[in-house]
Amino acid sequence: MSLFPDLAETLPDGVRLWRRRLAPGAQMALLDDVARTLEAAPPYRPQMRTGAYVINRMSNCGSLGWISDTRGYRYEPLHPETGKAWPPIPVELGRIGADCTREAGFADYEPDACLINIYEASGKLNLHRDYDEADFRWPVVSFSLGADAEFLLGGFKRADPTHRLVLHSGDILVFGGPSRLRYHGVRKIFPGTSPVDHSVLPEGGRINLTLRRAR
Ligand code: MD3
Ligand code: FE
Repeated sequence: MSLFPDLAETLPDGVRLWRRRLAPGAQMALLDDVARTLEAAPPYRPQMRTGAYVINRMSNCGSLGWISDTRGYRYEPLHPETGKAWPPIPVELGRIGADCTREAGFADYEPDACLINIYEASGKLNLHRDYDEADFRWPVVSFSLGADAEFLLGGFKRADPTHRLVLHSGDILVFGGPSRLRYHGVRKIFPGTSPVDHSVLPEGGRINLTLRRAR
């Protein structure tokens, strides 16, 4: 039996999904914003505590950015390689995030961080929890751009069963409330399925933006 029977219709409490909330034109406009952001804060491949490198390249915008190095995970105000402040969260991204969180029942959402995950066609993200933020009462908002991704949504222990969900370009997810600390990950990218073609997207790949309240 599945942990979440009929998840396509019934997402667990605290999860809201808007399929293709962003039309292709709006996806392109956000990708233009991402391209400008990555010029100011170039993508890099963080190390983990073990010394191994994270599979996806990453960057951030907002007053704080999520980073990882051999000392561990944390939020920092400066890019670890350029030493410069992260660029601001693009206005339209913040506006859409505020709309979606309001619709999901969270008033006055003011994200101070946005992680940019850049997936090559072979990219993935191992099962994890977003655990480095100060107050888990604030939700995380995810924007999918580019190729489709097989997303796994789990429970509260790593070994709990997971449910599979395919995320498409333009989909927006809000994770909050009782689902804020669920395990989740990206099992695979479906290369070449992007409905939009933008120079900032890796060949066959995907970009995910996650708005967060870090402090
Ligand atoms: C469920 N990114 O950046 S976004 C991440 O598609 C991350 O790149 C994935 O997980 C991606 O940390 C998934 C969807 C997401 C984000 C945060 C969550 C799902 C979540 C927090 C709690 C539960
Ligand atoms: Fe995550």
